[in-house]
Amino acid sequence: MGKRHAMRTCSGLHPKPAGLVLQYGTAGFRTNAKQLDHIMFRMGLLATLRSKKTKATIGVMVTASHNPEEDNGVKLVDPMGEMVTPTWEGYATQLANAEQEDLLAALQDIIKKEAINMSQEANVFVGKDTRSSSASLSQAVLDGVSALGGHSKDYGLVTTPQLHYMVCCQNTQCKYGEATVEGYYKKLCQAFIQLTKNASNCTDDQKHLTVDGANGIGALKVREMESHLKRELHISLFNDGSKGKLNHQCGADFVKVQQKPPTGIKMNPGERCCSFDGDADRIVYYYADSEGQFHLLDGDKIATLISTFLKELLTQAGLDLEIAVVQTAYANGSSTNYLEDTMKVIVRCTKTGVKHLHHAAQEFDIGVYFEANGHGTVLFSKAAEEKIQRLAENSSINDERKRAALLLQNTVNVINQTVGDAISDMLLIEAILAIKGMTIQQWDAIYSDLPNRQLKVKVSDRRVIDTTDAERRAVSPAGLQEAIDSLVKNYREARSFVRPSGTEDVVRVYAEAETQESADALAHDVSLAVYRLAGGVGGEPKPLH
Ligand code: NG1
Ligand code: ZN
Repeated sequence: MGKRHAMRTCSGLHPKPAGLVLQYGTAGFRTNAKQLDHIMFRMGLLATLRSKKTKATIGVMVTASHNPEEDNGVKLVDPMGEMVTPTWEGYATQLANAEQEDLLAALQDIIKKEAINMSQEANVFVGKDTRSSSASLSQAVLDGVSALGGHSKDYGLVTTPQLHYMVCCQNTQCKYGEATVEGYYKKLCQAFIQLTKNASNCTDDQKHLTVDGANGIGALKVREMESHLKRELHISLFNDGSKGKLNHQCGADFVKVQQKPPTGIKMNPGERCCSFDGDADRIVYYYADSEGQFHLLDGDKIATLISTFLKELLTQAGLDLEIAVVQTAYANGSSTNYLEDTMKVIVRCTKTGVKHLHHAAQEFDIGVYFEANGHGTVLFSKAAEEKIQRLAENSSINDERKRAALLLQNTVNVINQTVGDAISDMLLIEAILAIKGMTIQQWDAIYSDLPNRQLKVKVSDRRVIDTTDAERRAVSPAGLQEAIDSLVKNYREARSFVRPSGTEDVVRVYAEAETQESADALAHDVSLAVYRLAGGVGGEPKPLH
């Protein structure tokens, strides 16, 4: 490394508080914003190294997604819009935790291990969410990039998936699209309008959607996009950030975990509503029926709707492409059964975290992946895209095949394949419902969710819990899995598992069973087992009822 850069990286700008140790977790670094200034600077340094190594543009997104407003976080985006590799996550942790006087040595260690040519150019795209801390933290990232002589482009306020999209566009020489926010709206909305052309008898009521923007960046971006939709979708936007607090009593995570509607929105019986999370990479749908009963349509229902739609189109188009759905252990058991037994699609289960789902989905012609919490997208292999393209351009096929091929082509274009994207997923879901002339009730009725409950348990060190089988079984501490197994036996159609969270200092407990009472009771029983066998702290978990 040149002397000038060495001096700038260690100039004491953005110093690390001595002794602070943070881990690059499921979703990058995430904690109270006050602890993150040095992390941001160092992720600017690391992104610059990653760019030199890959000879491509790298993204850095400043956001803490669904966490409270006081938190913040940072994630690196690899050249094709993917999450960075485990080795580089390791470097991120090393660099983040090096004491100030060891920073240069830590950098040099990475440069040496990866044989990075420091005279190679570097380009880094930076984005941020609407948190009050994001402005200065993203500046710290930019400082890190320039300290190593890298070029940066500051996209300012963008959703996480928009930044992933920009990185992918840039590195594919715009084959994926134009690397601008305008280009993103144009590509997605054009595809949406093409798709919904096939639903010409759609009424204004059917074109209406209520959106909860979680008081975050997604709300801003939906506003920005609206004119591109040419009134083909009428959005009533609530929690747009003008008064409420980010993610507070609203947003996709609140709705999914609490299984109730967000505050601050107006819900009419039977009307489609959806919630984004704080950085708009998750979406869940819901409605209230005529009795006022709340119904949630989560990532599993979304994956089912999308995969069913794609499978039907493939049949109509006469295309022989293998389609699979990738889920995690949090997927509702009913969804897995429905997909495997009724839909006859391949289902895979991976560990929690988008990168695991994304990689598994890449193994198929078409891989639909969704976490139950509403994070997900669809991946098309290059060969699958080419087949669809060729068929759509083929003039000698019959009308039914032609229609299906064109629908598939526009479906590919409306999807942000780089990462789960609330805006893109919303457009796809809206298009599917319009094309199929389906109400949200009909969609909901495809299968019935097993009642379930998610709880958190505080323990002194959550790393004592080690899991296997895509996190469905605990291998440590001793006796915990046996305890869970015997508790599960007390309930019908029951299932439960525990795992340490990668984004919060808690152990997560999940339970499902035949009735809500059983799911709640089982979740509580298992929480107690975790508390007793895995070093619980604070008071013992209390029963829910
Ligand atoms: P952790 O905290 O590791 O459970 C949560 C979500 C993940 C993922 C990440 C990143 C659940 C149960 N877990 O991870 O699915 O979305 O946050 O945001 O929803
Ligand atoms: Zn998010």
